[in-house]
Amino acid sequence: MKAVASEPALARALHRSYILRVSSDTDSFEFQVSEHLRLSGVYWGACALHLLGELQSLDAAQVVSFVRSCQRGCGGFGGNLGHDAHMLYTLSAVQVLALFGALHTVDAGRVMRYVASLQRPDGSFAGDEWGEVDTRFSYCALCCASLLGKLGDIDVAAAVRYVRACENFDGGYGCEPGGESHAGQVFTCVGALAIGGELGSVRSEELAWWLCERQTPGGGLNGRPQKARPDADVCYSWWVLSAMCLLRRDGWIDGEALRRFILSCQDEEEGGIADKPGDLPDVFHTFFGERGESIHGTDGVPPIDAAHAMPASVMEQLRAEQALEPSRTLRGASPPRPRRGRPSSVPHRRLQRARAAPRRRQSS
Ligand code: 7TP
Ligand code: ZN
Repeated sequence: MKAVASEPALARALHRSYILRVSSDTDSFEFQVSEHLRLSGVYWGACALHLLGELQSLDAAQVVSFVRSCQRGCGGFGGNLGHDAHMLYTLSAVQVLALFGALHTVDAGRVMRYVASLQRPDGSFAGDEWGEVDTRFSYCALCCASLLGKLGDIDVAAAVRYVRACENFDGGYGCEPGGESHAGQVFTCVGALAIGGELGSVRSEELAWWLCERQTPGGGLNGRPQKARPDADVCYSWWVLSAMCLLRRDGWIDGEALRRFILSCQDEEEGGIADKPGDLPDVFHTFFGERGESIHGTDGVPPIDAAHAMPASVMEQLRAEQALEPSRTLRGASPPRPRRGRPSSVPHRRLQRARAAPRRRQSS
């Protein structure tokens, strides 16, 4: 028998200080190169902290005010102050506000007018006014609308029809009709269908096979059928796992092997998680690594709503307040876990939104 060294575990305290360090050290290389996607960086960092039970380590008022300062006249959000609005950052903004219980600080109708303005007659969505179309933006639109409780503001049936048109013979999905299947696109399409209430139209068996074939001998997951070299990457653990979870097939992945891969990508000295062993950590992979860990429950990472990519506790709160449709959490198919002993780190929230106008029921 092999001698077993001390059991590896998620370095929670190190990751917390890593995230706080990179979000305050504005002179760092990482901060500089991510200037254009700051709003998404804030979402990755804040969500990663939330999963560590440490959201209160951030100054909520400061974050919320920064997010709001990125909103443009059109109602959408740019990636940073003064940047043009884009669907990607509009979703990040809504996600961050939801994390901090601050959705009521924006005019949801105005945000949705921006989102709806990017839907095209075939149901697809452009990323911004320049018109690049991609199923990623369909996901952003549906997720945004769902978090705001305003799915009725877009043409969900047409959106779903377009995403379905991007399904391939292998059961996977691409970024446009005929586009090659890729784990990231599979997540956005399956997530969009889940939010749109059309998971039943997914060819689950074929797709789950394609997804579980993404696991490499090292335990990590890759994004598509083997290219030249083994290319497992921590962030794919999320794309693949959450899609599997939505299809109720997350048990098809070797979770223990995946966990070992993710833990081997941790920086044991400085904190943070890298894309692969030996690489430099970043906020993006730290967040996605934690999300991959969430499936086990062993490292104390709380469950995540697979479709919305948000902590399940935040979604519960939103649903209570907005009567959203239920959707599955990342550990939904696994045996129930004891409830977390620690109270939610989310500050007490009031999401009483002005409901002057009668709310439209979402048609399903
Ligand atoms: C360092 O090179 C990249 C390449 C692509 C940096 C960003 C991008 S991206 O914006 O198109 N994007 C997100 C992404 C972010 C980071 C990163 O963010 C580092 C530090 C920060 C601080 O906020 C790093 C990579 C990255 N990628 C690229 C990538 C991931 N795994 C391997 N690679 C080469 C993903 C990429 C696309 C993306 C995926 C999900 C999502 O929600 C948004 C964008
Ligand atoms: Zn990656």
